Amino acid sequence: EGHVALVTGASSGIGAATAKALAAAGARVGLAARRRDKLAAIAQEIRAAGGEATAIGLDVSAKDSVKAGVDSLTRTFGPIDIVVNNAGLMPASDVAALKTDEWHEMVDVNLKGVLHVTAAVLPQMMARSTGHLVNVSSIAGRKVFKGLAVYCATKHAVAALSEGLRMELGAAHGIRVTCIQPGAVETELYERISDPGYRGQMESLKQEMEFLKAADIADAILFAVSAPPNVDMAELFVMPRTQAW
Ligand code: NJP
Repeated sequence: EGHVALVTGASSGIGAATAKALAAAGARVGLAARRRDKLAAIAQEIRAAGGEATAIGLDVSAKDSVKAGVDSLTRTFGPIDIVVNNAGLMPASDVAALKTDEWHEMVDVNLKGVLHVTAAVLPQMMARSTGHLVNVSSIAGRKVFKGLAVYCATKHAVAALSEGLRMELGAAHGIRVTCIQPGAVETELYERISDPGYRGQMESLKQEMEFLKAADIADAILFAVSAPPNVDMAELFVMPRTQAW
């Protein structure tokens, strides 16, 4: 209630659902991503429902863009209380295919994006001795899957980073850190897979099991940020009941 939240990757999927859930719970939400038209439409939907939201076009892989977005949200709504580091991509392929541009893009967005956003918000959180960083890792941050070696590497890194941040920021600075690790969620994430083999595998998985909805992960994030101030939900592993891998 009354908190200011920044959600990256808010133009679709888990980020959009989280922005809506936080706004419905009374937060003033900055929706960040590259596709400004989508952000504007979702922000408008939130406002029409009585919530407060603003769209922030930014690229998490670009330090200056992130800094400008954080400054803009702070000017609009005030100091940021909650950050959901959710932007990510997963263009699956075998390492042997040497799609090195995609490897670097995953590192730049999934890992460096979290670092850029964290660096941009930490000074104001530390100055106020409060804040909550929610980092969206993955089941791929605990296990390794074929075709997802680089994606898994970035998500393991986000899990490790989250735990390190939690230890350094909790007691010393009053800042909580939550790592969210979802299983399969029905979103646009799978549309980036260009490799026909892996795309086919994902399509057949959808026939075999019921994926989570983005709103299920938004609920978990809301649960973590709504915990009493002395409680840090350090890690939430949220799986579809039917996911047996
Ligand atoms: O996917 P999708 P999800 N700068 O594709 C944004 C993790 N996860 O909701 O920039 C800023 O609908 C992109 O926005 P745009 C996953 O790894 C998922 O599933 O406008 N934003 C869009 O809003 C990821 O970390 C599953 O194109 C950038 C968003 O990222 C998170 O959940 C399972 C950007 C992606 O939304 C959300 O993904 C799991 C950039 N450079 C973990 N590049 C799952 N779906 O099954 C991309 O374990 N975005």
